[in-house]
Amino acid sequence: MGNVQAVTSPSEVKVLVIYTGGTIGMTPKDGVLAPEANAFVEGLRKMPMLHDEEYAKKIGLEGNNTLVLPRDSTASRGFWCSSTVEEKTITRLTKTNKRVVYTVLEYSPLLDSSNISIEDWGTIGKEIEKEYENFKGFVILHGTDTMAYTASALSFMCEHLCKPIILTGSQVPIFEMKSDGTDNLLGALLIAGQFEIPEVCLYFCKKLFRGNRVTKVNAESFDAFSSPNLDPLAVADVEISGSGWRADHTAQFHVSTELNRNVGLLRLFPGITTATVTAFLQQPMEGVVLETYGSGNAPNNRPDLLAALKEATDNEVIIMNCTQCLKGTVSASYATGQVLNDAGLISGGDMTSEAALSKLSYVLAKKELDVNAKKKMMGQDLRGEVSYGAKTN
Ligand code: ASN
Repeated sequence: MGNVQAVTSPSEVKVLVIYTGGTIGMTPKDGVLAPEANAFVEGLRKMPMLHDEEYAKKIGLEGNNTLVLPRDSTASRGFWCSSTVEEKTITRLTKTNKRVVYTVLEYSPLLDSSNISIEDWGTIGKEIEKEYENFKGFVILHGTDTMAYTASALSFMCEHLCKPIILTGSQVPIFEMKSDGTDNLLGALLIAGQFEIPEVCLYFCKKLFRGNRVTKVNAESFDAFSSPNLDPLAVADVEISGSGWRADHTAQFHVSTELNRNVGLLRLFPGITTATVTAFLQQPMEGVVLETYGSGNAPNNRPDLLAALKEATDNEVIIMNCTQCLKGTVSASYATGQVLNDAGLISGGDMTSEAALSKLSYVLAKKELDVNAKKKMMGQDLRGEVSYGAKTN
């Protein structure tokens, strides 16, 4: 990624945009969409909604990777945010007429998000940590395909976060006429620059979601993401209104890039063989999200399969029980759910699989903890990713 130039003025707020790739900046080539290096900032510069050329000239921003939004007249009204989702802070969002000045750091190579890996989460996290004091907020431009995984992972990796980190992207390239990219980028920049939201969030199609609660549900619609078990934190209409921010001002911000790769996702289906399950649970596997039926159920007429699960948990593999259903929670209401408790699985509550998987990766990497402490942590609410337990950081 490139260098960040400092811009300081009391009438401006600075946002860092980390552009990793995704459809938002793609161009068609040989009949398919692919990212194009060094074209994004120059394209944005020509879009009056996203760059005020005249103001940029006035403050000497020409010819670099820092752009400036036009003045936001709605911002002068200010907004109230009340905490209805959780008992956290009630935040009066400051009235601000400040310009959002944003610096774009372009990833090299740019990635379709299908190519994102655990190393990329570390690179993004470290960049935010390095620039944390220099910017009011952060926007991560990311492909939609794996955005929910990255949002979830960053939510755990960012410890004691007090600033907004907003992931967004688009379903149609921003330089095409009918794109959702302009709205999504503009909304994310305004939220990151003008709002006090100390969370990793995902902003898409006018909705601001908690990042570790989302899942991609539509490959074709602009309304691509859903947060099935938690209402959006905010909705951007004429004004932006919302609730439920979480903050931890008690300790120094830190990005933990230690992540365990020996994790996996396994979806139950009628007739799954014990051989498949056993093979999946072999070493080096250390943590598994088992996607079960309904409220966390599995066949209780399959002693062979249950024994395979039990053997793995006895061997210190942590297995999280998460439902295959889009909405709802795991609860041991059926005998078919109780058998999984008996086999040593931990309830994933209403966590998405994306959140449970990245949480496993984060928790399993904590070398200072023994397996029981790791299991305990998996059962706690760390970043608002689940609707039970006490929040810890
Ligand atoms: N394949 C693209 C990506 O995830 C999809 C998108 O961004 N809309 O990078």
